[in-house]
Amino acid sequence: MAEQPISADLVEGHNAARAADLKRDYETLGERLDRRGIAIDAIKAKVAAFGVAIPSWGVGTGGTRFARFPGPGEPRDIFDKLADCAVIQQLTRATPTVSLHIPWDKADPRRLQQSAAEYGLGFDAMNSNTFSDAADQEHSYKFGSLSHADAATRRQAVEHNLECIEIGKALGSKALTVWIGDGSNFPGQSNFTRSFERYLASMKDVYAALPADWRLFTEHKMYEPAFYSTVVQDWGTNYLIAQELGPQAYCLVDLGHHAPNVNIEMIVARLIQFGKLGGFHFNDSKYGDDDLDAGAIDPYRLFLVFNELVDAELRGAKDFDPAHMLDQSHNVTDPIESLMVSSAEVQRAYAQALLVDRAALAGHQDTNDALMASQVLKTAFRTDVEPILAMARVEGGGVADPVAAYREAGYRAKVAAERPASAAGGGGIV
Ligand SMILES: [Mn+2]
Repeated sequence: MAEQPISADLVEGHNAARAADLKRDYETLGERLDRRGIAIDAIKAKVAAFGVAIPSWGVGTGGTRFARFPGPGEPRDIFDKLADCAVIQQLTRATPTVSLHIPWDKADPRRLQQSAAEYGLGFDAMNSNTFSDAADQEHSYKFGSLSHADAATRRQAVEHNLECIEIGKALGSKALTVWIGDGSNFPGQSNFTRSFERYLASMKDVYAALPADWRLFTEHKMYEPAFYSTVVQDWGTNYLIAQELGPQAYCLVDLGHHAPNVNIEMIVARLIQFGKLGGFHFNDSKYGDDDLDAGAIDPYRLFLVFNELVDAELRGAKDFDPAHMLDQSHNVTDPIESLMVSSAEVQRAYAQALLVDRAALAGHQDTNDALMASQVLKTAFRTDVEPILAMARVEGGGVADPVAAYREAGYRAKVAAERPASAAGGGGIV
């Protein structure tokens, strides 16, 4: 493996200064969990084995449709993005893979693979883009892509997805995620049934090109960029798509893509029950598809989602192997810091969900003891599992406190000197 972006000396010094406190905190928590019949080392091993993919676009500064305020040292291309992803993985040991977006990350697959391998990174799901026009494309996606009224435009969108699969095959990816912005802004603008028929026909062509060991993830989103109707608007439509396409098709749940107050953990449970949960885009939201940092607004909801995932994991639910990816837009923070904190938030929710006393919970459910059932969940959620996360990071070669180590290393100032400032102004990310 080539040199890591942060020096080994810094990692060692950082951890040495915190080793005694961490050991004490871990042992104290271990004693408390032991009284609840939980072996802390078993939880730590599961946390250490848990990974969440970084989206390549996440390491750049995001924005809104009003403006974008770039930070210093923004990645100029996919190779800079891989370097930033390597920092996150080196310090957290929680993000072993990167999810690419085509055409934004288009490059020679051999160079991509070589660069990732040098950092010890792998590639997660490929993401296609038919929600904006690339410079050289013949037909515009202004009025849709896979569901477009025009057959040539649909064909172009299908071909783009086939190209994503080809690139992914060369990189060792095993999944394609498809999200489309297709929809309408006026009642009457498009026919709901005919649009969905055209979408399904296009997706059948994409599905037919999937290698046998690949999965296809379709991602629903309630609204935006279309504000009256969206073709793939909710989990019900998403489930119909997965059913229509076949056994390699699964539903992807982006936590920000639902109406406010929707019970997302229940959607997750339903998709698991019928073997169609493909994976997640983790983020948080207050009002809509805000793309805020995972766990920043409602960590309890994130925990409740993981409560369903752990329940499925422990009972060995059929076809249950969800992919995990962060999908956030960082407008006011250093993206590397946000992604490190968010990966820990996802691991934290997982660790807390592993602490739920499932036998007690089932007992309370069967005897209609609503209060105690709720308390079982709260007891797990209130447990500060930070020593477990920190110990897993340190033992895996990472650091006790990723943000502190990252700031200590001065990485942002270093890359700011190497990378010219990028343009400010309009244009957010998705
Ligand atoms: Mn998403």
